[in-house]
Amino acid sequence: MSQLIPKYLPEEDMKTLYSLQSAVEKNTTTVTCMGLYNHGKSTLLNTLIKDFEHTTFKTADVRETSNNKAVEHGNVIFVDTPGLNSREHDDKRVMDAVKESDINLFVHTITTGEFDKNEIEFLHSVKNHWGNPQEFIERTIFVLSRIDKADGESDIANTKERMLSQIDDIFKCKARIIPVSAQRYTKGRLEEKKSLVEKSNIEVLEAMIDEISENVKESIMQTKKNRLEKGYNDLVKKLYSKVQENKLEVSKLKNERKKFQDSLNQDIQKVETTLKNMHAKLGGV
Ligand SMILES: Nc1nc2c(ncn2[C@@H]2O[C@H](COP(=O)(O)OP(=O)(O)OP(=O)(O)O)[C@@H](O)[C@H]2O)c(=O)[nH]1
Ligand SMILES: [Mg+2]
Repeated sequence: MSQLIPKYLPEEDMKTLYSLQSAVEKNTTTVTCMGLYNHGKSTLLNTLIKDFEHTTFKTADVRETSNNKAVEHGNVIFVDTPGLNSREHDDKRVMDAVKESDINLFVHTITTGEFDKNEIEFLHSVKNHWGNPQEFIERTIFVLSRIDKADGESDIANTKERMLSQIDDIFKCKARIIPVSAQRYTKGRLEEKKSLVEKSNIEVLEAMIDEISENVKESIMQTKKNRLEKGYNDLVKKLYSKVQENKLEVSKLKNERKKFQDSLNQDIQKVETTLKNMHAKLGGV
C-alpha cells in the first residue's frame, strides 16, 4: 500500500504530513528563528543546541542561510530561516515557517540600532496575515543579539526601549525583548567562565522559551492537531481530484474506443457494400 501512495500523492505533502504526525506523537515544540540577514540567527541556534563549533547551522559574515533548516534537539525542533528582505521568495519561505512554528525568535542585532524599515515591513505583514496578531506576540521572543558589541548598558536599554515602542506601534501590545550574546555564551562554556555565561543571558532566553512552551502547551498541541487535520483533509481532496481525473480519462478512452469501433464498422460496411456491388455486377454479366 505504501508503495502506491507516491503514485497518487506528492511526496512533499506526505513528508509534511508525517512530520506533523510525529510532532503530535512526540509532542515536540517548533522554535523558529527569523530576522534580517547577518543578524546572528544561525549562531544563536547553534548556541541553543550546544554546538559550540557552530557547524550545524551555517554561519558567516556573508549571506549564508538560503533555505529553512530544521534540527531536532531534545523535545524541540529548531528551524533556521534565510535573512528577511533579501529575496522575495525567501520572505515567503520565512512566512511559511512562521505559520508552522510554535515559538518564534525574532533576532535583531544591537549593532544596527532599532528595527529598520525592512523589519518593520515584515512585522506589518505578519500582523496583516495573522488571524490573531496578539497570539504572534505571545509566542515570540525578540532577541537583541551581539550585546558584546553594545556601547555599554545604556545602549542596550535605549535600543530595547525603542524596539518595544516600535512593536507597540504595530501590534498595540508589549513584547518580550531579551538582549543576548551568543559569543559570550560560547566562550563562557568552552572556557568554563561562569560570569561570561551569565552575562550572555542565553540561559535566561532558554528559561523564557521553556516558560512560553509550558504556558501555551495546550494551544500548541491544539494547533498541531488542527494542522494535522487540515493536512489530512487537503490530501483527501487531492486524492479525490485524482479520482475525478481518472474518471475523465476512462470516459475519454471509452469514447475513443467507441469512435474507433464505429469507424471500423463503417469501413467494414463500405467494403462489404463494395464487394456486394462487385458481386452483383458480376452476376449481371
Ligand atoms: N560579536 C558577536 N558576533 C556574533 C554574535 N552572534 C553572531 N555573530 C556574528 O555575526 C555574523 C553573522 O552571524 P550568522 O549567525 O551567520 O547570521 P545569520 O542571521 O544567520 O545570517 P544569514 O544566514 O546570512 O541570514 C557571524 O560572523 C557571527 O560570528 C555575537 O553574539 N557576538
Ligand atoms: Mg543564517
